[in-house]
Amino acid sequence: MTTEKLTAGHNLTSLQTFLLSEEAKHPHATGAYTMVLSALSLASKFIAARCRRAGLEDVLGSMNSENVQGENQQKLDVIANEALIRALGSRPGVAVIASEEDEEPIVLSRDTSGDRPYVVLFDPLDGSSNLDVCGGIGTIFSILQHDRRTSRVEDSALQPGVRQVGAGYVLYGPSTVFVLTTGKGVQMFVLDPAIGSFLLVNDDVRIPESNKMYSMNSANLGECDEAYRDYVDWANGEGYSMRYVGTMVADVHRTLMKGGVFLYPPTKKSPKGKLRLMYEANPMAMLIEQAGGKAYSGTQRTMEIQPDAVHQRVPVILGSPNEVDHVLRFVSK
Ligand code: FDP
Repeated sequence: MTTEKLTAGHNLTSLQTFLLSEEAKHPHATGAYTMVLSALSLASKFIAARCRRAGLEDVLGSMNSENVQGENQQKLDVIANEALIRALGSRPGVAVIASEEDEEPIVLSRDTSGDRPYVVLFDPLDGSSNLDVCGGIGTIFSILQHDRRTSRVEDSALQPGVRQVGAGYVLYGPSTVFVLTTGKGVQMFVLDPAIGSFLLVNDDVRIPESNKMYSMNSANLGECDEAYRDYVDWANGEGYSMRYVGTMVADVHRTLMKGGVFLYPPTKKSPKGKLRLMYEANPMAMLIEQAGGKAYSGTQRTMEIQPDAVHQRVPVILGSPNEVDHVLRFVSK
């Protein structure tokens, strides 16, 4: 093999190796950040294994209960949430975890005297309404650090997206894909189930600058602001195509890989938007921006929104820079 071929995809690099080599670049690192990411990797392998066996084990269907958002909880929502809490709960560097499934953040430690501990926010199983039909589903996570200006450690969960020190998602599709940013570009890993390792397949994911493709639940168009209807009319006239899975992780992953724009505007039913700022819009915004794209909530850059609640909802417009600009032309009128 020539040296030119020794690039990502040719070298055998696991997520663990990648994290350790990043840690080695920071001589003062304590290893706590690596531990957080390895907990997320472990939990997502556990969730992937349970998803893979769905239909064989009794994990499909509803719990006949609602989560804090009033949404019907699926059995796998609960399994995935527990897996993440158990994996992150055993890591000493984590002070707070906040989940879509739990009303309040869980405080694991109030000791913030040493290194600034981490706050991890997550949607354990995004798109769970696609579960029963064997559609793509995912986990989304956002990592912050304790904000020394707050008096209660749990208030550190309410920081704007620009303060994220890491973000990512795991897509449980035909393969299990782990897409990560630690603020230095975007890396993509694929789970090799034979060896139980996420292997690096792309160490610098870049979103295409344009692609004539939009992704939204167009059944909501009659319920949206006129600007979105005008955009869709314009895009259809320009020969755009539409793709929509109805799982944010799957729709954002396609947008990241192929380009285009993903939209979830405010509707009459969800006047502030449906998607959650802290564990859906912000982590996706960080990934998309790190890959060269743009992410807005209406006319405001998503990551600059000052949050006021862990489960706050926002509109979402994200994707290829030129495609987001087209939408903003209509939205900012
Ligand atoms: P789901 O309700 O299935 O969990 O997070 C909510 C979410 O899925 C996103 O994954 C998805 O993008 C969106 O809702 C789909 O909403 P609609 O069914 O209203 O299109």
